[in-house]
Amino acid sequence: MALSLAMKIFKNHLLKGELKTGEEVAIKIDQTLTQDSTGTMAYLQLEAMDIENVATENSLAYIDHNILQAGFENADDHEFIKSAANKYGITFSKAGAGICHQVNLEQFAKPGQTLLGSDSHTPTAGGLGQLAIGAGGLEVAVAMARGFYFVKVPKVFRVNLTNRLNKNANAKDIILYILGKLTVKGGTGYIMEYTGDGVKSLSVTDRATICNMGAELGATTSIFPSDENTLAYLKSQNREEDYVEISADPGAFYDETIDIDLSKIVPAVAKPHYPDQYAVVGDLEKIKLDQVAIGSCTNSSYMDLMKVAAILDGRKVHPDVSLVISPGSATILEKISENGALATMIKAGARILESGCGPCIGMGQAPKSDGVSLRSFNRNFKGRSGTMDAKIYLASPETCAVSAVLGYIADPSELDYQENFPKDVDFNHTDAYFIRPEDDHTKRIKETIKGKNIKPFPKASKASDIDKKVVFKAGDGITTDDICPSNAKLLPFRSNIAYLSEYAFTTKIDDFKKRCEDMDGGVILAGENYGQGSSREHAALIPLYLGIKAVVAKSFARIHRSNLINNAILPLVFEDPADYDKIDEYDDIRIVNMKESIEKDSYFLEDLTKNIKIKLKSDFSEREKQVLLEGGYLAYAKNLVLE
Ligand code: MIC
Ligand code: SF4
Repeated sequence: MALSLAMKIFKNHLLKGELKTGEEVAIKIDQTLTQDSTGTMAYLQLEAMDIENVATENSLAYIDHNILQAGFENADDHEFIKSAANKYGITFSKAGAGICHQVNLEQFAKPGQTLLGSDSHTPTAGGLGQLAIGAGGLEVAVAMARGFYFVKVPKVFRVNLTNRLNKNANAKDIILYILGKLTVKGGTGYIMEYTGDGVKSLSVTDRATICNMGAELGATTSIFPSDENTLAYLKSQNREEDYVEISADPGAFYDETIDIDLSKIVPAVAKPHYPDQYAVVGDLEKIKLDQVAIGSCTNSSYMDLMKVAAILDGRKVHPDVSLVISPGSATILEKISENGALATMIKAGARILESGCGPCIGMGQAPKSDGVSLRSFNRNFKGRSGTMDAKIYLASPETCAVSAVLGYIADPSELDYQENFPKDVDFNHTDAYFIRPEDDHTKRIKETIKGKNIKPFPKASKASDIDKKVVFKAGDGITTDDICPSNAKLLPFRSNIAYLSEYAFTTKIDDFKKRCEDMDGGVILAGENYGQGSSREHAALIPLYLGIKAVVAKSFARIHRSNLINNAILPLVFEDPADYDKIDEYDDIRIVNMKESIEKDSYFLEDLTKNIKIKLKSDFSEREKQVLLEGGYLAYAKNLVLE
């Protein structure tokens, strides 16, 4: 059978199961990545698995999120991760090296391979033809320890590109357009695979931008074929030998197709507070800006920043705007400082930040009260910037730079600029930011280093009957930023679930923790796409810690659903979504015969307050059922042998 590129890579990595849509299979994982805000927990879990060396070809531990060191906490986390990397044979990327996905694209990703990362934007490497999937920290820990990952075979969505972009349109405008069409749940259950004539007009970093924001579609991953642009990119990164030509078979089967004429793509934004709130810049009224932020794993490549410098050349940032720029990697920062682009940015009045996630995850640069910020990032959820009432718009770096000069959201065509900078660059990386694993095991440390900030993680228990209250009725579109808010004040506590639990759902209600304490845990009710956004397992560990036994929703986002199962919290779905309206907060509810119900994927929720019975369902794989009944993935995977 003619296979799509995604299915080819699945086939080449299949360890167990049948390559049939919807079936759960185990695939071999060649490479893993963690970053510091999910990594601490992942390495604590890896430690609990008692191994000597990682089972992958290459595992990377990046420090990029928590690099604001206002107290000892973040540095404690870094030290712990560094010691775990040393102990288990993992490459450690020091703070300053850059954002995990950007550095990974530059230095480690390989076409045709598989990558599992404890960050939802891991699919960025799809720009290079790698099958790269984001997952919870525990699943990445298992992949490091055992070299495999369980996943339901997704459907494949073909995005067929024709023609080429016009000068002022960026790859970001393509993915914003797709998000506007398909919405933040449109990619759920799919791999987005890019094909067609238009592919060759996009550079690897353009492709990476598009794959990066496939996460916002809810897709399992996104992927481009490899071609001469891939080879040129790898050459410029001095790793031509990693090139493998890989693409779909002619006539490959796709479950869905969307056609996009790149010449029709125009500069666009996503309006507050979701990435699918698409609007064409030219259709907007003059929206005055307080801040513009350029960077993040979506748009901080060398080419992106060179275009920004070309726009800023000889101009000044508008007096009412604060422009902050965070280069994606140390290499990019080095190149733009060598070639003068950095000086151009500084002359124009830009604020230059260290290479890292920075304002994208609320690590500084929170806008003023009610402020309006335009960002080249990928998420604009309410509160994520660190300012609850700020309005965040997402756009391309070109739109951001032109708008920073003009003071309002403007189409890049409003300013004239030339892209006459060198495009063929030899990136010639420094190795100074990496600590490579010690091959000789006797030279490795025996114990990891756990400073005061490192606390044990809560342990799951076996799924059983529920006789509790509805502690919170949450509504549609709940993000992991709602469940476990993240900003400069909270990120330092990613290894301290008890502390983080104080802030659960504070974007929605003030007393979630108190409710859980008063009612001795309970159940959360939710609408569509519960748990969209980040891969942070903390959004499952906090509810676990507070005694949440199940989340009953209309639908779930993929990574969060797995994180719940892995911690033996039941993600259950209404058979009839209209039943959501029949249950109220604080109702007494009961779900009995849990073991049989899980086995049959069919449940009765008795609402004792309303005296009604509601049918719920699940679509657990046989393995997921076992994980729930055995008390979580750690317990399940520890001694698992794949037959
Ligand atoms: C994000 O963009 O939300 C993050 C921070 O990178 C997360 C990971 C985390 O919460 O630590 C992600 O996307 O997975
Ligand atoms: Fe970092 Fe933002 Fe990318 Fe998440 S989305 S990895 S916070 S830059």
